[in-house]
Amino acid sequence: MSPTITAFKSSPDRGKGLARDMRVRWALEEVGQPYDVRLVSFGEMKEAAHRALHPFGQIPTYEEGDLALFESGAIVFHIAERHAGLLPDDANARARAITWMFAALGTVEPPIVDRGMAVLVERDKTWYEERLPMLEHRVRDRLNELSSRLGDADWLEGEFSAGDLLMVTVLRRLNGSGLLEEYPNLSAYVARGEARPAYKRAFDDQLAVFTAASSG
Ligand code: GTB
Repeated sequence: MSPTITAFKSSPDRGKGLARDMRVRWALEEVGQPYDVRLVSFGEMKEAAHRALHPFGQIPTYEEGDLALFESGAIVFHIAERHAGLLPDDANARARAITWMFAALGTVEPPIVDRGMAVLVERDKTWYEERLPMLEHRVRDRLNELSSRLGDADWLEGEFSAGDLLMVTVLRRLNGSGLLEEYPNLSAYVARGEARPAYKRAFDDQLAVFTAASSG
């Protein structure tokens, strides 16, 4: 049975693949697992039927038989555990790859989201100009450290893993900020992720949702 995920009926990113269903789609494409998508509006996300799947009324969710999951990281981990291709077989290498999954979502994503939210909703606030440099400094701290660790390697820990998948989706949220471009090896790392055939299929599928909605 194919799993069903949820995604925005009308994504605010206009199909740029920045919403968090993109990482789930990409993981499913990497392992060759077909899936269905149920599109939900912002209103539907807050209704009881969706909240039964997602206590916080958000996307993405994942349903597979009796199992219902929320949180993109947990969903990607579930996919990676049940299929070959996203986590190494060796126990220690696997633990390291999982560590990078947590690092992407727990250490690198928060300052990137904080900056993104400020740019989105605080532009007209009196404190915006003063606060933005501090938020960007926090992002640069993480990017500096990540860039040093990656060096000239293709991926964070040997072969491409779910850790890279999540990290690339997190770094993509800096698109348009100019910050990622300060780190050529991180820009190249993101480009390597985006060049993967599975990424392209996932991206095209989520873009098709936006294209269909805007032409209909
Ligand atoms: N921690 C959860 C996870 O990883 O799954 C966070 C889930 C989450 O933030 N979901 C967002 C959502 O449902 C969509 S992805 N928001 C609706 C709501 O809370 O009411 C966040 C997102 C939204 C839009 C863009 N964008 O337009 O660029 C990027 C990211």
